Amino acid sequence: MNVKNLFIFAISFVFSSAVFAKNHQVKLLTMADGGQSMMMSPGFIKIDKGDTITFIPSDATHNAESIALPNNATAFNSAMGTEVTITFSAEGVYLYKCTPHFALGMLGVIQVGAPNNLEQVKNKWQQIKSGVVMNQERVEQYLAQVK
Ligand SMILES: [Cu+2]
Repeated sequence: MNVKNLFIFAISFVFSSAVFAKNHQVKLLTMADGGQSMMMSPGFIKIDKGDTITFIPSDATHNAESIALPNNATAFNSAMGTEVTITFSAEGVYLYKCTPHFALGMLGVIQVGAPNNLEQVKNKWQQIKSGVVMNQERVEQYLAQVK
């Protein structure tokens, strides 16, 4: 690779990682719109591979912990009440929860690019949904938006 090509390669790398990767926000809310409580907002989000999501807890009682994720993805489990930014570099569908509010239906779904593992995520949800005593329908609605 000559110097000119190396320069073009370096510039294209900077552009692909810094300009095209987007940051998104998901709020982890105690009180949400419409009288709802213990809810991710938005509960379903579709992003591009390489984008980041900043999870923002409304108070000290929430976090974000992965439940089901693509095979080559890294599991996450953020500290309680702490804002965290995670890069999603593996394509697929992620199901995650707020650890202490799982039973109250505080879960969310993230789609990164192509939903190649959707069936595995749906199967996992079927296995664990009996532990969610409120707002199960939220997760059904989120999964229905995966396309
Ligand atoms: Cu919570």
